[in-house]
Amino acid sequence: MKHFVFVLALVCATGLGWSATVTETFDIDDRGVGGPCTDTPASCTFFDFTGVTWTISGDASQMTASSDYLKTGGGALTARDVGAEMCWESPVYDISAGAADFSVDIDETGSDHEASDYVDVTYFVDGAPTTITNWNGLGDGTHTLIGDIPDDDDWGFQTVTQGALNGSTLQIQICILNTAGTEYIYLDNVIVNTDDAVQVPGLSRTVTIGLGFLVLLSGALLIRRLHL
Ligand SMILES: [Ca+2]
Ligand SMILES: [Ca+2]
Ligand SMILES: [Ca+2]
Ligand SMILES: [Ca+2]
Repeated sequence: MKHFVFVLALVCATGLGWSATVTETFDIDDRGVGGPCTDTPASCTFFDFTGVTWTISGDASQMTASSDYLKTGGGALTARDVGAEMCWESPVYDISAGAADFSVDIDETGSDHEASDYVDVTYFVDGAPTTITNWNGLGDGTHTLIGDIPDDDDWGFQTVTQGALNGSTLQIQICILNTAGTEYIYLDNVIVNTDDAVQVPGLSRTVTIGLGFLVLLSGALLIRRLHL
């Protein structure tokens, strides 16, 4: 009987899901980089990653004005006239618990972006990169999204998603090129489910582990109370 109760408690705890959803909503304003820069992101006049878990890489040499930036504001990460490819880099997520998936919102404003402007979403599973190409028919053979597709107004608002990611680690990189002060590209709501096999919507890893512990504790107390 004792073993039965213990196994039942363990099954309940597992059924709650040792799952995790990690969401980046870019709610802290003024994090990232802004010009003038000379080469690397670290060379930028504005450089601040206080309190965030992500970083920025790329060629900052074309961010020559103080109005050129890749930084947060108004609840999104905004790229304005970065001039050369600049990339947002997520933290490295542990996805060893099961198949993972992620999504990200990629918005742009105005009709300005040309076919030479782009966004590339690349994911690294165990360090191996895969770039999502031609998302929803709005990119091309090498880029996730490019300007002037489906028309001069460009891609507008897109949620780019990828599932069935199996491995030990996942990192997401989103690279952006735009080339004018009238061109704005926005990233928001990077949502990573590190274990979609047992995902319980709305419950964080902390909550599910806490509930699992309570179930185990209750089982142990029941064993003690019934003198099994
Ligand atoms: Ca946001
Ligand atoms: Ca547009
Ligand atoms: Ca356009
Ligand atoms: Ca452009």
